[in-house]
Amino acid sequence: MSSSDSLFLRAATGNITDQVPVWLMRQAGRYLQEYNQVRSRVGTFLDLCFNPDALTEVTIQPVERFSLDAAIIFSDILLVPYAMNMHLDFVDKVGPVFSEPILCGSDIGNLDVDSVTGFLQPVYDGIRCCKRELAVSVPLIGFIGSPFTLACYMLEGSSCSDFMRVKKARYGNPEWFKFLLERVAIAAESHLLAQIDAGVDAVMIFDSWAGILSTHDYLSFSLPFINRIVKSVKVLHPMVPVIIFAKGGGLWLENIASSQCDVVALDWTVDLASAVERLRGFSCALQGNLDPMSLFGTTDEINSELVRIVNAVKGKVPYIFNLGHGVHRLTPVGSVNFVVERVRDLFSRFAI
Ligand code: 1CP
Repeated sequence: MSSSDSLFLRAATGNITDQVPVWLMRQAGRYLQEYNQVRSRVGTFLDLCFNPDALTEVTIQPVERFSLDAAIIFSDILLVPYAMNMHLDFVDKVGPVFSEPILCGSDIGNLDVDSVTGFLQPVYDGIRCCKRELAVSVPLIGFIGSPFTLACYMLEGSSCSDFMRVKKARYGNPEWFKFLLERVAIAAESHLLAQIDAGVDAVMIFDSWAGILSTHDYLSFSLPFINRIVKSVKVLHPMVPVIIFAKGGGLWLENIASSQCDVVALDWTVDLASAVERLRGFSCALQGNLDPMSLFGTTDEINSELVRIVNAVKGKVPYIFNLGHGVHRLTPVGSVNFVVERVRDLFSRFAI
C-alpha cells in the first residue's frame, strides 16, 4: 500500500469512500494526558514546536490512541510571524502574545520574509521524522494560517474580541493593510511549500478569523491571498490536496470551492445537507462540521448529531469526518473515543 491509497487521501482527492476517514482539528494537545507529560518534560509550547523528536511524539499520540486516518504536524500558525521577526510568547491562561504588534506601515518594513524557512527548519525536520514513524496508511497534513488570520494576530498582538486594530487598518489605511497581507502571504507560502518538500501528504489553510469580515472584504482581503497560495501549490505539487477552512465562512462556500482547492472544511454553523447541495457542481470534497462543544454533551445527543452528518454525506459526496473547529482543551477523552468509533460504525451501517 502507498500513502495515496489511504482512506484520507482517496476522499481528499475526490473519491466517495465506503468507510469514512476520521481526524480532528487540534487532535493533539492539552486534553491528552500523554501530551501534558511531554510538555512538562520539554518546556514551553515553543520549545515543543522547535524540538523535532518531541513534536513527532505528540503528533503521533492521538493517531495511535484513536486510530485516526490522518496526522497533522504538531506546530502552530503563529510560527510564521515569529519567523518574520515578531517576538512571540504563549502565556498560560492568556494564549499567544506578540509583545510588539504591528502599529504602522513602517513596522511592515521590519518583517523578514526571506529567513522564514531557514528559521523553521526544526518543523521540516519534525515532518521528516513523523514520516519515518507513521504507518504509510496514515498521511501527514501540513498547514499554515491564512494571510488574513495571521495579520489579525500581528496587528492585535493577542486574541481579542472586537478586532479594533484590524478594522482600523483595513478602513483607515487599506493600502498598507494590503501590503501587510502581501508580505505575510509570501512568508506563509514559502513555509507551506517547504512543508511539502519535507514530505507532508496534504496541506490545510486555516482562516480562523474569516468570519469577522463582510462578504466584500472576505473576497478582497482574505480569499485572493489564499487563492494565490493554492495556485502555487497546484503549479508545483498538483497531486497534493489542499484543504481550506474558513471559520464563519458558511456564506462563501461557493467562492471557496471556486479556488483550486480539493477540500472545503466546514465549521459547525453550516447546515451540512445544504452545503452538499450548494457544492454539487464543484469537484470538491467536504470535511468537518460537528460542533466541538457537542463533545461535552450526552452520548445520545452526540449520536444524533453524527446520524445527521452521516445521512447528509454518505454516498453523495467525498467526505472526511472532523469537527467544525478544534478540540477544546477540557474535552473529555471518552467523548473523543465515542465520536471516532460511533461515526465509523454509523457510516459502515448506513446503506448508500
Ligand atoms: O500550551 C499549549 O499546549 C498551547 C495550546 C496550543 C496547541 C496545542 C496552541 C496555542 N497551539 C497548539 C497546536 C496547534 N495550533 C495545532 C497542532 C496540531 C493539531 O491540530 O493537533 C494547530 C493545527 C494549530 C493551529 C492554530 N493555532 C490555529 C488555527 C486553528 C484554530 O484553532 O482556529 C490558531 C488560530 C492558532 C493560534 C493559537 N495557538 C495557540 C492557541 C491557544 C491559539 C488560539 C488563540 C485564540 O483563540 O486566538
